[in-house]
Amino acid sequence: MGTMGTRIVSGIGAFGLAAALACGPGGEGGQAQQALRPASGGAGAGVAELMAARGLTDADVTAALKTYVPSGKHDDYYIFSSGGQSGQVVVLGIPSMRILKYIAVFTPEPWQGWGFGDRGSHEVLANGDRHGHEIRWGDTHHPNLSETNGDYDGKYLFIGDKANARMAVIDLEDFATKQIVPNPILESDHGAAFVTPNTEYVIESSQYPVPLGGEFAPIESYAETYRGAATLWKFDRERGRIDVERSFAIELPPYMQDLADAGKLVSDGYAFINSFNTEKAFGGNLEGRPPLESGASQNDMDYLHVIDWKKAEQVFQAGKAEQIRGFPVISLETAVAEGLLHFVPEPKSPHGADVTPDGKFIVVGGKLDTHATVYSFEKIKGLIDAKDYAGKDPYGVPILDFAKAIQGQVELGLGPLHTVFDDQGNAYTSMFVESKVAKWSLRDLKLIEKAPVHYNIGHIAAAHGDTVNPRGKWVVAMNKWAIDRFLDVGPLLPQNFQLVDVSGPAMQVVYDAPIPLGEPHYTQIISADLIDAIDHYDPVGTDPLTGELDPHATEGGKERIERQGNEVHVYMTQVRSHFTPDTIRVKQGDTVHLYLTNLEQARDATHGFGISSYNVSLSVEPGKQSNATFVADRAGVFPFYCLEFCSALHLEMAGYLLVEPREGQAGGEAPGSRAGAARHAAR
Ligand code: K7E
Ligand code: CUA
Repeated sequence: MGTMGTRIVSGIGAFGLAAALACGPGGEGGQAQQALRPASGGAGAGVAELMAARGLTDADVTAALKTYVPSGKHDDYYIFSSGGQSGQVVVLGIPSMRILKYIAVFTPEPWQGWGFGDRGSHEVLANGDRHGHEIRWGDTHHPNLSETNGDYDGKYLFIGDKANARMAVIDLEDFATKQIVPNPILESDHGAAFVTPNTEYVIESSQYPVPLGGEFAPIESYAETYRGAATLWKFDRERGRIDVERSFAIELPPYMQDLADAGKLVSDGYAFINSFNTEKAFGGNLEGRPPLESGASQNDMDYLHVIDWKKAEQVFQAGKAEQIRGFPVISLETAVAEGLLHFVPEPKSPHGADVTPDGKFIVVGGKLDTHATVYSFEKIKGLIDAKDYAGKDPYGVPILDFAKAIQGQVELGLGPLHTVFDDQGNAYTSMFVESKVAKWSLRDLKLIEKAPVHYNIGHIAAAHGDTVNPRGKWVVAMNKWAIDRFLDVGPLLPQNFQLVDVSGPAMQVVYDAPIPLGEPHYTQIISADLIDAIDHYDPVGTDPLTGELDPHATEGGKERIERQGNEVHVYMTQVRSHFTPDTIRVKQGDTVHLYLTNLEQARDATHGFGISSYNVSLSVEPGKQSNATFVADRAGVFPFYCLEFCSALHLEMAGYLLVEPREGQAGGEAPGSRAGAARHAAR
C-alpha cells in the first residue's frame, strides 16, 4: 500500500479526490478514469458520487484506501492476537484487518480437528491437564513470537493460559500447536509468554499467589505461605519444544506479579516484572476484611521486579534450586543471597512494563497513576552494582531508590496501561480510562498527541513494536468495549481492534475490526515476509506433531483393514473424491483405529473426516496423517464423509461405518425400545 497516493488525496474535496484518483500515477489512467465515471446503463458510479451517496468524508475515503487490499493481493503484516477465553490465537492481516485464522490451542476446535478424535491433538491437550483434571479451555493473554537477536524471526509463537498457568508452543510452519506445558507450581499466570532476545527462555510469571505446588494453606497465612514465581521455560529450538528438564523457576513474594518484558541489547540478561498488591491483601469482604480490590490499592508504591535471569540460570545450573513437586525452584532466600532479584518502587498498581527498542529504558504504565514512568536500566544496574539500596521488603529483597532509578515521568492522562514503540523514537501508550492512544517522545519524554479510540483500550501493538527493530507505520488499539461500533448482536459484544495509521503527522484511525471470539489481550505484529509457512505436509503421511513420516501412513494401493482381536486397524487414504476403504465393518465393542492419509500434495486440497455419533472430526490437509481411535460401542450404521468441499464430487466423498451388533447384545436403538420412547417423550 503506497503512502504516496494517500498523501495526495488527503485534504482535498470530494470532487478533487475523484479527479486526483482519476489522474493519479499508476499507469492505468485511462482504465481508472473510466472506472470512476458512472457506466452508461448503470452499475458503476464515480468516486465523488459514491462518496455523496454513502455520506463518506475525505477522511473515510483515505482510511478506505489505506486499508483496502484488492482481491488476490496480500497484507503486509500478520497480527498474532490472543483469543482470550476462547483459548485460541487469532491471526489477522494488516492493513486489511481480515481475519485469516483461528489457531486452536487450549480449546478443542472442530475445523482443525483439534481435540475431536485426532490422537495427536488429544495428546497435546491431555499433556496440559492439571491435577488429574481434564482442562479444555484456556484464557490466552500474551502471544510472543520467537526472537533472534531481539527481533521476531517468524518461527514460533508462544502463548500463556492465565486461567490454568500453562504455556503453549505453536509452530509457524503450519500454524499448529505442538506443545502445552502445565506449570507444576503455579495456578495462574499473567506475564506469559515473554521471550528472551534469542528465545533462550520463554518466561511465564505468576499472577495470583498460591502455596507453590498446589497444596492447601489457610488464606490467613497468605503472607507466610503464598508465593508467586517466574518460570523460565527453556526453549529447544532444534526440537521446537520447551525442554521441561532444563527449565526452572524463581520464587517471588506474594505480590501479584503482572506484566513483564525481557531486557534487550544493553539490558539483555534481565527480566522486568510489574506487580500490584504489595499490601498482600487477599480479600474477605464477607469475613470482615476489605475487598481484595481496595485492600490491594492502599500503598502508594508497588514493586517493579528486576531479575537477573542469566545469573539465575547459573544458580540453577549450580544445583542451588529446591524441588517443589519435582520442579526446580530457586527460593526467595537464595535469590536474595545470590543477588538476582531486586525491586524498584513503581507508582501504585501499574500494569504494563515495556522495554524500549534500545534496551535502555523500561516504561511502566501507571493504571491508577496519570504517568508513564521511565526507568533507566543503566541507573538500575549502577545501583545494583553499588549495592545502593533504599531498603528491603519483608522478604529481604533489596529495594532501590525510586528517584535514583528513573529517567523521568511523562504525564499522559487517565489510565495509562501498555506502551509500544515505532521507528522514530516515539512511544504509544494505551489510555484505558480516557479511551485514547497517547503518542510521546522517548527523546524528551514529552507528550505529542492523543487520538481517541473506541472504547477503553487495553493493549496496544505496533509493527515489531516491542523488538529492537520497530517498523512504525501501524498501531493497533485493542479496545475492550465496542458499545456502538457494530450492528447489535445481543448483550455480548465483540471486542474492537482499531487500526491506527501512525505514519503521518497526526494519527488516524482507519479501520474497526470486530474480534468475536473471546477477549483478546495482547497481539504482536510481524512483517509478512518473515513468515515462511508450508502449504502441504511432505512427505505424504507426515505426522504434524513430529514433522516426520507417521508409522501408520498409508500409500495409495496399500489401503487395508486389519483385525487383531477386538482391535480394528483401518489404513485409509483420501484423494479427490473418495476414501479408500469407504466401507468399514466392525463389531459392536471393537476399538477402531483410523489411520488417515491425505495423498494429495496440491495447495488447499484439504479433506476432512466427520462421522455421525462418534464425536470425530478430522482435518486432513494435503500430505497430512491424522489418526483417531474410538470404541464402536454403539451398533448401527454411521455415514462418514469429507468435511471440506474439495471437488465437484465432494458430496460423494463419503462412506459407511457398519457396526454389527455382537451376538446376544442389543443392536441399534429400536423405535419401540424404552430408551427410544423416553427420548421421544422428552421432546
Ligand atoms: Cu488484558 Cu496484558 Cu492480560 Cu493488559 S492484560 S489490558
Ligand atoms: Cu474431500 Cu470433500
